[in-house]
Amino acid sequence: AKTKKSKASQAASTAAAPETPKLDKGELKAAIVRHLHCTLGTDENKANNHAWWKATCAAIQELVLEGLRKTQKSHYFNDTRAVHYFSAEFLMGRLLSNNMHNLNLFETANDALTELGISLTDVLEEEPDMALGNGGLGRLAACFIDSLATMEMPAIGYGIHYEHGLFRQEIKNGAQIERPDSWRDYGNPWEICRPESIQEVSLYGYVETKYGDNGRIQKEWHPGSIVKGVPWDIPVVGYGGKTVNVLRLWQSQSSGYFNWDVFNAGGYVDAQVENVQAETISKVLYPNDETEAGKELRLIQQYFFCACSLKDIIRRYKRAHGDDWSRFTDQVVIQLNDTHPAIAIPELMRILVDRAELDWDKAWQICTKTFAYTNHTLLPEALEKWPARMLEKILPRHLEIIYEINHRFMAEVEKKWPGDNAIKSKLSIIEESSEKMVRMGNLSVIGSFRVNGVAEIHSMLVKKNLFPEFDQLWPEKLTNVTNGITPRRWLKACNPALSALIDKKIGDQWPLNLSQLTELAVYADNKTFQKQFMKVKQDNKVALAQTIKELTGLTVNTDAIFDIQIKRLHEYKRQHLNLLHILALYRRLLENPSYDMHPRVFIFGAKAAPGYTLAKDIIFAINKVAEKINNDPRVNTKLQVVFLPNYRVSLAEKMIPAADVSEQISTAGKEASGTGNMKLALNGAVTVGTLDGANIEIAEEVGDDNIFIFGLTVDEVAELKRKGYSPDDYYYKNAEIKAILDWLETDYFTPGKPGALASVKHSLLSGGDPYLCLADFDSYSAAQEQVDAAYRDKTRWAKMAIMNTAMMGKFTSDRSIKDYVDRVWNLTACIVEN
Ligand code: B1N
Ligand code: IMP
Repeated sequence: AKTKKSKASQAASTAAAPETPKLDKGELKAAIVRHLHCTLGTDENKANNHAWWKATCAAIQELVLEGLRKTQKSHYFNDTRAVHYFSAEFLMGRLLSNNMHNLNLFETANDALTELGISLTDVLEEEPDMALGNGGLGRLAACFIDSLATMEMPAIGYGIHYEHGLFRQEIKNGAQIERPDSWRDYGNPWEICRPESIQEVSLYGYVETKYGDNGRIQKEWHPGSIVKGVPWDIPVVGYGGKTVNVLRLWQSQSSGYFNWDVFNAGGYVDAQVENVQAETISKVLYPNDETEAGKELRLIQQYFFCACSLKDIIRRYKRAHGDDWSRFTDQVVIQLNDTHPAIAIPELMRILVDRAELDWDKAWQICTKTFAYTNHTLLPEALEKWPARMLEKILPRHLEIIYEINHRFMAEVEKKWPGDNAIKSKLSIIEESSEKMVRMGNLSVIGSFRVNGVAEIHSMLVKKNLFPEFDQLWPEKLTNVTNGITPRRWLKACNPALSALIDKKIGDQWPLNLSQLTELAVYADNKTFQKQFMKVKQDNKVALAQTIKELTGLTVNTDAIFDIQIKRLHEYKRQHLNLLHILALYRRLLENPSYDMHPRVFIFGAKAAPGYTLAKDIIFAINKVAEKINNDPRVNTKLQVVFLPNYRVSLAEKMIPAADVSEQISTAGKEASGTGNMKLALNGAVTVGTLDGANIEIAEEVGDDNIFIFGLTVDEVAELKRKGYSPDDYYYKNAEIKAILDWLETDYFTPGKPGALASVKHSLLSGGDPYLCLADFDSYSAAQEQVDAAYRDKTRWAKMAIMNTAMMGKFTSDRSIKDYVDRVWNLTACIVEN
């Protein structure tokens, strides 16, 4: 046990404002040059931008590590309770600019590098994105750890140190090509390897049943192989630079005795094979967003990082509390970011029952006070289920434990609903289909003390449709925490001009208290402020136009409406509905050259999962339609279409500040929350959206006058599906829809290759169109006409844009974290002593 400080430095969860920078310009300059010499082994005359970037990172990292040391000391001496955020994905993006902003050193660094004859902007561009995530779920984890550090909460992120993050997307002849992402080929200046905290993880093998002295049955797992988990720490700097938490990512490595029991004296070459197998575990991020492939390696990845992380947590707990488990749940709470880390539940049970020899009930009590689970989707294809036989092979003891959890739970269900087998088979962790499956969602609900959805409507649907009986059984367990985004990255750092304008109007405390943005609302009608606000937007559009030129060669009209849809490509997100509308505009312009519309540039960014054929076909269709339209002089002064390749966090940071219109057009009930919607609105884009996910809450905040809502509601979607939806009805009744879809089947967009875009058409007809594009088309098209009219009224549009920025306070991830702290984690801030 350690000494506890009597002076409890636990304070309210108000974050500290950034203070004066720890270094002045001269000192920072000297530090950068010192690292250029002593870390990079080069000098000012020889160094390229990459070397300057590394030297700048190293200079900043000195301060970061000082903060890290102080934070860890404070947390240790105060013996703080901490949240452990388990996530298979952390989509961090770039760190240099963010760390400099959070340390209040951005201006200083800019001046220092300028004096050295170096452009900070160019240096920042050298940093590869840390793309260890697919999309919203992974970026949410990154925003949350930023907020946790900013709010001085003891927290640690646990995940996987993928060697290759999400693939790099190239577009060749209109089609997506996947290339490996190698984010650390030339080293990563932020991460620190911690060999002293290596853990070992068991896999495969068999379970032996033994009888102890007291007649008690004991289980012993004899693993077939053991792998090492090597932790890499990435410091997470809070705004103000006081608390620096860590993100700990596990890399797999051969333990030297991998597969020793089947190892057949094969010598050196065979031993290399074992190394390769062990190292494969953390080799690559699965690129599937919202789908479950059921792949063995994925389950191993999940277990690997959960087992390493639990050992790490228990090691830290034991250092302070020895073998006394009674305080474990006072010190440790684990948040499961979706079911991907749900295997941690039986793993903790295994440790408590088999290793610590606690009795089952005591162990289960600890377990169900430790875990909380966030559900991120209702899509059936994303709900994880593992074949029982796969679990039995890889984790035989865990499968036994899951059966035991289920057995005891079924007894509870029997008490509540005696004799009701239908409910039992619905709530069972085991799905008794032709192949027995383990339902990770059910396991997560049963093993957690709290379960949350990520936006009001989504949480309501989780209660009503996904887990209604669990809600009856445990009425307090299911709750909502609406998602959020960090305003430090998604406004202050990515949109410096708008940030400066806001600072001038309302002061510079808004990054810590985003509700202060409402003070901008009083200027929404002010002509001067409107001019200033729209000037910033215009400049950002010019900057994005430059990026578009560099990436695609296309010159876009910066007086046009910049209409942006950026997110993973998925049918439910309906990029193809956007495409249908673009085709409608194109057709209207061809039929009526004086068709009255304000010029518009439709801009897309999206990656498709490599195995998702239709999603890739939609990308191809967008590119082919874009090519045709952009080269058609009859329309290209009014209509342009851009597909920006390799959408990622750093590209989002350039696109979002330049958006006039934000496309958030998922089928109602399908987008759990969305967070891109929040980022765009915060930067003054006006949303065209359905009543889905967080769009609903955005509409509540900005008011009906400042958003364009269209389409079927959740109830209407359900009603239409119940009655039987027939897309062909729309096709035959609506001449415009018919003409557009038929157009896709010709060779108009793919000369000499008729039918090249036909799959998009056919996916929308005859029993297809699962996401109701055709049903929502007219309503969408009408909303777009309203957008057009509103934009032409410059005053009206400026007011709408300002109101969007002004009313986004709710969507700071600081508020989400506060909700988790109050409703789930029960944490106290720990003020870090300087
Ligand atoms: O999580 C985001 C939400 O804002 C989005 O609406 C939601 O679609 C997204 C399996 C997922 N849900 N499920 C996933 C990702 C990877 C994977 O392998 C599922 N992503 C979401 C944040 O709450
Ligand atoms: P949403 O689906 O529009 O809510 O997007 C969520 C957020 O995830 C975006 O704002 C981006 O920050 C990030 N994101 C979405 N798709 C991708 C991707 O393909 N690569 C990298 N980041 C992505």
